[in-house]
Amino acid sequence: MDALIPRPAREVAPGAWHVPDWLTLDQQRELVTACRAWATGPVPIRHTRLPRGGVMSVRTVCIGWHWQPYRYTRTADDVNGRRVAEFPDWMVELGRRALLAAYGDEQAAREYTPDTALINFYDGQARLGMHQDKDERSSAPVVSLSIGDTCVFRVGNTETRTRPYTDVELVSGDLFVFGGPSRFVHHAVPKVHEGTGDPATGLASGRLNITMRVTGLS
Ligand SMILES: O=C(O)CCC(=O)C(=O)O
Repeated sequence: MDALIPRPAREVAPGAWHVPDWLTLDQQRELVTACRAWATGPVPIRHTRLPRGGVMSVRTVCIGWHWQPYRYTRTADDVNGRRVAEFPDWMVELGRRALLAAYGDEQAAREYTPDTALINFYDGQARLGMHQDKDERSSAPVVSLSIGDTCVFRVGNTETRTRPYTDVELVSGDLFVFGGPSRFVHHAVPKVHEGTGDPATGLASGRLNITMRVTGLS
């Protein structure tokens, strides 16, 4: 992405906001360090197995609650049975600031309390098919942070896994929030542009994506 071309924040669909360059390089580096530690345990990062035998190409580690298709648990019963790492307060704060940046709604930001994050790592071959995030019992927004290689993020509709959809380029440091009428849109990552990330983030290759969510569980 040419740094000279401004990329203004824009509402891609009602309630779905793309805020480019939201994270500073230092924040990206700190997130990479934190994610690297979470990737080693207590529950190591893994390719998620799907009930029908498939294996996701993306590797995922969760904090706060563990996601496996299609539910959240405190322990990672499909990995090593251990309880996942706590969801840290600083991440709640980051989620609140992200919501404020996207929606400009101070009260909504104050009340936003994510309790899980799915941390996805994509190598150049990894993809994520069209899906909805609907295993949460809450309709609070999803906050998505991207670091490393640029990807194509496909924002679809709530009804079908097909068109109409809008393709958005998510670059390292970008924030994407989807809530309100877009909370349950189908979305996907059909392409990662290998080698486009800046190693100064601490990520020598690949793409890291963090989605914070509110599970609605206690
Ligand atoms: O990698 C991304 O940008 C999206 C991740 C995602 O859709 C998910 O974790 O459900």
